[in-house]
Amino acid sequence: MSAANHALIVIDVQNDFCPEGALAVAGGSEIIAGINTLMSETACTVLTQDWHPSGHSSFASSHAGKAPFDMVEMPYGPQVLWPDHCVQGSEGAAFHAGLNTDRAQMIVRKGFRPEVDSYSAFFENDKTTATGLHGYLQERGIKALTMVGLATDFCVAYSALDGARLGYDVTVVESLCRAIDLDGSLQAARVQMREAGVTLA
Ligand code: VGL
Ligand code: ZN
Repeated sequence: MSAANHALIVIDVQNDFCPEGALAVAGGSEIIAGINTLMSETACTVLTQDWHPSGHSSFASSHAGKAPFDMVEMPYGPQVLWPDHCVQGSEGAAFHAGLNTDRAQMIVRKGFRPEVDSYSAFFENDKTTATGLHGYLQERGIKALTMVGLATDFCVAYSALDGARLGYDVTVVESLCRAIDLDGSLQAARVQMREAGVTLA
C-alpha cells in the first residue's frame, strides 16, 4: 500500500516483548522481517514505544502482595498487573535491533504517566488522555491504518478499537502480530475488533 492517505502503525516491537524480554510474547521476534518489508512499501510509518517510569502503577512490583498477571482496580477501571517492563531508557524499552526504525516518520511514546497505563496508541487506559497520534494523523490527512506488532490482544487491539472509534478504516495484519493470550484475551480481542468493524487480514 502506498496511498497518500494510509499509514502503517507498528506497535511496541521492543526487546521486552520479544523472547528473553521481561514480558516476552511467544514468537515476538518472528514478525520483524515481515514488518520491515511492509514498512519498505509504506509511505507513512508510525512506531509506538511502551515507555514506563520505574515504579509504574501497572507493575505488580508496585503493589504489595500482588503478582504479575493479577488484576487490580484502578480509578479508571480494572488493570492487569505486569512484570516490570519497558522502563524508560532501558535496553528492554529499546526497539528490537532487527526492526528497521529508519523508516519511521513518527514515534509515539505511551505509558509514561506513573498513575495510568496506556495500551492504545491513541488513548491511555482512562480512555480520555490522548497521546496526540490522532492529531498527527489528521494533520497528515491519513484515513486508513494498517496495524501490526505486539501484543495482538493488548496494545494492538486497543489501538485498533480506538482507531475504528475515531473513524479510521483499520486493518490488523494478524500474521505480523503475536499475542499474550491471558485467559482467552486473544479470542475476546478478535471478537471485539470484528464487531467494531476492524478488518483482520
Ligand atoms: C503491552 C502489556 C503491558 C503491549 C504493553 O504492548 O501489548 N502489554 N504493556
Ligand atoms: Zn506496558
